[in-house]
Amino acid sequence: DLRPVRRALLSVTDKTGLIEFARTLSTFGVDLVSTGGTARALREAGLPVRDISDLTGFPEMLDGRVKTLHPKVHGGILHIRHNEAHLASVAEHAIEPIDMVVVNLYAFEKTAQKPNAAFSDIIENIDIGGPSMVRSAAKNFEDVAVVTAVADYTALAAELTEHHGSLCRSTRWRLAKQAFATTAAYDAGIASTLETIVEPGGEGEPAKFDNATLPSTVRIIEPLAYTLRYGENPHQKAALYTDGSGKGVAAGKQLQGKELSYNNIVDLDACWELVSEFEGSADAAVAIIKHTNPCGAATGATVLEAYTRALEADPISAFGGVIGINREVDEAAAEEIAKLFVEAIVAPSFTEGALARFAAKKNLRLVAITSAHTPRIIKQVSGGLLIQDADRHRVTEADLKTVTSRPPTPEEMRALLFSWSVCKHVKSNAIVYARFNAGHGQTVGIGAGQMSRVDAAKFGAMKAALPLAGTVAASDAFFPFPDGLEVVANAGATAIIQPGGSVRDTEVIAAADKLGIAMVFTGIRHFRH
Ligand code: 93A
Repeated sequence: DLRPVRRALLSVTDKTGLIEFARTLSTFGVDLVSTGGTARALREAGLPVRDISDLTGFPEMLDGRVKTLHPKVHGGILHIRHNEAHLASVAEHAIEPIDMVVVNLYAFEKTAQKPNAAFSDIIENIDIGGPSMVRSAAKNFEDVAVVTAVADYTALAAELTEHHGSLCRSTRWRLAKQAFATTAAYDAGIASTLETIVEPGGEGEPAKFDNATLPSTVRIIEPLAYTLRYGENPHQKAALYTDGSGKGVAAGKQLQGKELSYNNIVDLDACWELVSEFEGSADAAVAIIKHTNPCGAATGATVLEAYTRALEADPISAFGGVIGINREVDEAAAEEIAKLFVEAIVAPSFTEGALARFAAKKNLRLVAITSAHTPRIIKQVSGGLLIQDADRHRVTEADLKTVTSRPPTPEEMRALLFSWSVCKHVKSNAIVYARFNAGHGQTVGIGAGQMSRVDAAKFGAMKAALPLAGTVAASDAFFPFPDGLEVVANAGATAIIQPGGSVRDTEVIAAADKLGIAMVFTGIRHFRH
């Protein structure tokens, strides 16, 4: 099942490794045929090469849009070598057989990703002739070898040497499968990129992208950014892919420390999302995360103040955690943070002084990121994917509806809004006790991920390292019965924020009134699973 390679058509945009590979082909007397740029490169290297126009008897035309789209090319590739009628046709039209196609395609995605890429440039980089040859050759793999990856050149050169200029059927089959995967990914890349262009723009004008648009095809994201040491556990393989935006935690710049682990990345993302709630606020915000749940979160006039208060909320759980900070980390904060054992810290930037202070902690991972939010959440289920918009909802005081006879005091109101922002980032069922102290928010006790809301209320109270008297509480979803609210009130909270909407709201409100609690409804919930 060996097939000799007598004629090869080479047409590549990425010319890496081309000369070496073509030279090997040439040593076996292979007739090399090439398109414009590729032929030039081969000629410059002193290799014998024929222009494609010589094979087709037709010039390359329309600015290169039509170079290889010709029956002499596709007939040369596609005819079945043991089919008498095919051979007769080929002979009649003087079509020369092509036994190998070496093609890589116009750099469409690379062009589209250039800042201010002109729309006409993006369109011009849609390769038509290349994929056609790749598909023709792959279809006719019984007789033709299709080479689409530079990474394959070395192994193929070795096999050609071993078989004196021939390739075996299993190799041609492997190459054919890879070829169709390549053209499929190429077209998916085109479809999803065009989907994000909201306005094509005129000649030479930059295309207007809207990266929040959900592509109709699932985007083939950047190739493997890097392979992680392992997944959530050492026996699980894992990798990080990036969406190519160069922003967010996946594109974070690691400034020092051990290699980031899968769990670090997940926790860093959770931290970043939480502190980003305070985007646009004058406050510094710090969140300390353990297993994707915050154990402490606080705001402050400075990073140091916010950190100290976030730590105070649960100093025991904070050990070995991951910290998110919404602004530049200065030396004073670094000095204090360095006293605690933490896995990783994410912030927009670190001052020189902070970096110098952290440098002594060799293993501590520092990650600087360019702000970005996950536009949507993708979750895998067996047999499919679930995709939803990220939960970006924010409430303001004006959105809240007081349902109890006593409205919250201004101090309680600020604490309620703070507790609600944090609660959104706690796994359901979630109850967050918080307070407003010296003008800034601070969590006091967090009950996370419980199967019953009453237990979340009990756990939150149990976790409190600070006094619960005078705190407020947030509940990510409504209280189905008064019992959860009673636990919260008896723990010491004086005001509650929750979505409302239970069939027993009247009972729950009555219980709150009886206990002297002020309660507001948000009308929306923040489940997080
Ligand atoms: O513009 S095309 O779609 N029309 C063609 O007929 C054609 N033939 C080959 N693009 C075409 N190609 C592509 O040209 C190949 O896929 C390859 O990427 C590139 C190589 O051009 P050159 O040899 O001029 O550098």
